[in-house]
Amino acid sequence: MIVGLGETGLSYARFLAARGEDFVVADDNPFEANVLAVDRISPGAIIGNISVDCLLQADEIFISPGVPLGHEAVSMARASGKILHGDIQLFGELATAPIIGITGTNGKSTVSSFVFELIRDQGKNVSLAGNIGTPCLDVLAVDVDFHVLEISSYQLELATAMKTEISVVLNLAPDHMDRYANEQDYYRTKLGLYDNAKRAVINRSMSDDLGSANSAATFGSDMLPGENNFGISVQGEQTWLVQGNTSLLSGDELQVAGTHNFQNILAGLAIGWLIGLDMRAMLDTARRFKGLPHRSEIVGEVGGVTYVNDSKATNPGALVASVKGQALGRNVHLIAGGDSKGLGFDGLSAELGSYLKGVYLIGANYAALQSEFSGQGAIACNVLAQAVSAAAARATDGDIVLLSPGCASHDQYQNYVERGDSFKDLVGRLKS
Ligand code: UMA
Ligand code: ADP
Repeated sequence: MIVGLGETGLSYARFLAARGEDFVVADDNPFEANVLAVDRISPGAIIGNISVDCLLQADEIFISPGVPLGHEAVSMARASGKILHGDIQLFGELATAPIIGITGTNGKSTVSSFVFELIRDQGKNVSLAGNIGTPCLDVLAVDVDFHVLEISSYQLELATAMKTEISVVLNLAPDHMDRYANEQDYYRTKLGLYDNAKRAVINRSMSDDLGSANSAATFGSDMLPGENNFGISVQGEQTWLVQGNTSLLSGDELQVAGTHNFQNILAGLAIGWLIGLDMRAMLDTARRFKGLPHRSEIVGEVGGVTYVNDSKATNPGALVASVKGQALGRNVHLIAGGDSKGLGFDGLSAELGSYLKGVYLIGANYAALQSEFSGQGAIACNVLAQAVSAAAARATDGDIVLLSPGCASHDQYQNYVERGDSFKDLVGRLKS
């Protein structure tokens, strides 16, 4: 039985059909297009809602990451002894090429894409899959030298024995409090990626949380001697990315914006170095790497004001990194808000107040942000169009207008992409 008929559910269907296995599919609210797609793979496979009666009849259960293990029917089936399979664990058991597993609260997609490019640019075959979009089972049969997997905490919940060649937990900050009992529960799930790693890449600021993880390389915002330690050295006006005491390249040479992205590049270089990639070629890839849309993406310059789309900042940790990483002495007009996923915003004003010249709030959970940013005169704007025009009216030469919501988008948009596209469109209209 396949539980959840999104991208993962469809990949389970393809996987099982290719092995000649019979299956049924349950989903509480499936998309019509996916129902049609699974019907083409196995006519009549859809059986309706996720119910305990159906789950108890299944020989094997393959569950999608977005279906919480706390779902009533799922937890009842589990309590009566049913084993649930997740796609990442399954992939780990079946894949023949080494797996590079990348998780963390923020920066996963950026680092996964960068590592993919590092490996590809050195003439090797490599796949990129997981939470980034392509379900991992879809790349199982591809002949590669390495698999790069972006792995979410949801996916890790059932991947507790997944073996990797290299694992990295990029950073930890509160997120998904609508799914986890508390922050520790969420952090523990993420750190599980180190449990069966042959080699661990470690963020030095998290060393205290890691206990026995076997550190093969580290990265951080300071310098540490040793060629396995990647870091930052600030020399006058210039910031250098370094390996041990050796300068690799200056931050100015990178196309990705914001100092948080230095950490992403360092994590990628540490992974590339561990698997034996040529450093000089890696630095060329780093210089070419453009980052991904909707992450610190400069989308316009109007009247000396820079507009930045960071719609993918969906938790307060990302918002903080985004403001601090991109301000660089300029005033920031922050557009934030949306679905808070149960997260709080305490302390943001104290941490970011000195960077902010204006705060413009959108979405469902604006009230908590408005009280947190009252000292910055936060304005409730309800919708993005109103926020962009309010920010544009107040921003002056040299300022930044930054969409970095710190919240999920589902209260007003299909996803962060639609929110970011809407921002780009509104900025485009300012230009004309
Ligand atoms: N469903 C139910 N009952 C529920 C919950 C969901 O029936 O209680 C059904 C929905 O009706 C829907 C299906 O489950 O039809 C969706 O399954 P899914 O949410 O697992 O989504 P997929 O399309 O399979 O996408 C998943 C990841 N989504 C989530 O974890 C929420 C995708 O990450 C990932 O790209 C994809 O697998 C391939 O690996 C997205 C994401 O938002 C980008 N991830 C979260 C994040 O990054 O914060 C973790
Ligand atoms: P993820 O896949 O983990 O969501 P992304 O690479 O898509 O990560 O980046 C999402 C957002 O996280 C970015 O838009 C930015 O706001 C923030 N971010 C990116 N890298 C970092 C980092 N190293 N530390 C903190 N925040 C980051």
